[in-house]
Amino acid sequence: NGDFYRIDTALAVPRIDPSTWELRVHGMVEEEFTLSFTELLELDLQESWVTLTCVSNPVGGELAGNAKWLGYPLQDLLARARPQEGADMVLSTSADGFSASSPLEVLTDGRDALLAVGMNGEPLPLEHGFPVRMVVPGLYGYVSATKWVVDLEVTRFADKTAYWTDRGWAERGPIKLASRIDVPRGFEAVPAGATVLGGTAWSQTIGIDRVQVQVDDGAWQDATLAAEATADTWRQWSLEWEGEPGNHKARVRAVNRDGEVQTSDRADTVPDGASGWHEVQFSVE
Ligand SMILES: Nc1nc2c(c(=O)[nH]1)N[C@H]1C(S)=C(S)[C@@H](COP(=O)(O)O)O[C@H]1N2
Ligand SMILES: [Mo]
Repeated sequence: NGDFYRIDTALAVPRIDPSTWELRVHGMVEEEFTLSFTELLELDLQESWVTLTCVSNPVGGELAGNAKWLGYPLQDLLARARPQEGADMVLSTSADGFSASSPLEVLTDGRDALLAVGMNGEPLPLEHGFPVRMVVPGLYGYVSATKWVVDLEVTRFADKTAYWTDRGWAERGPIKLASRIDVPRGFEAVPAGATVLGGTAWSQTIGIDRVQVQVDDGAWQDATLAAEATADTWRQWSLEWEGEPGNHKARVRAVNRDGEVQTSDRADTVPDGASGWHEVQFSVE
């Protein structure tokens, strides 16, 4: 957990006493209620592997991380509140005033969207939202992964906006299909002989079907894929390669299980996430 990327607006990490923590569920619902930490722990919790991704992650960047989360399905929590006709958004708010707008449809479509209390077999670390946060496969963190969450308001996109939406980011943030080369590192000098190119690719909730690598503008080659934990997690890939001494470059693209090929179109992170193929330059000694 100490190695997991961290992104938030908190200058000082909120320190919440779990014995006084409460989640208020309200808004366009038939039944408003509040939930205490003890009540939450008594519910039927489930564990899910989910790769979180930040919308500010540049192509090839490291603002993505995978963990096993323990929590209660948001779908079941919302079912208890019974959302009213016309509601299409859940605005989650943290103890320190951050907020995120998640489509109600996404939180209730059967994916493992969780109100999480555990991370990799431990209570949530303070920096990652102790005592309770949200984790939603397939949505960037800024529209879903509210840490130190204390309030869920069922509402409409037409009526409410969230923290980053008010600062120029898109109101909806599905995670874009992406892949990354982790080795060799940019400008690394690898020894002559057989070498392995490797990295990771993700398409949360859909899954990765294929990863292809192009070395020195040659033909696209299929990489070997590691086993998939779940469709909500990134997938490691590798390609054995032997190159002549000198300078080389490699680029990567992924294909997901819907048959979508990762686009080469370069987009900046603002307003809804970076796109384009990751490329590294390296040399063989
Ligand atoms: N309270 C709070 N929750 C937050 C944020 C924040 O600024 N404040 N940032 C979000 C963003 S942009 C991301 S990418 C994820 C990152 O979660 P992590 O720090 O556990 O990796 O948390 C989300 N939850
Ligand atoms: Mo983020």
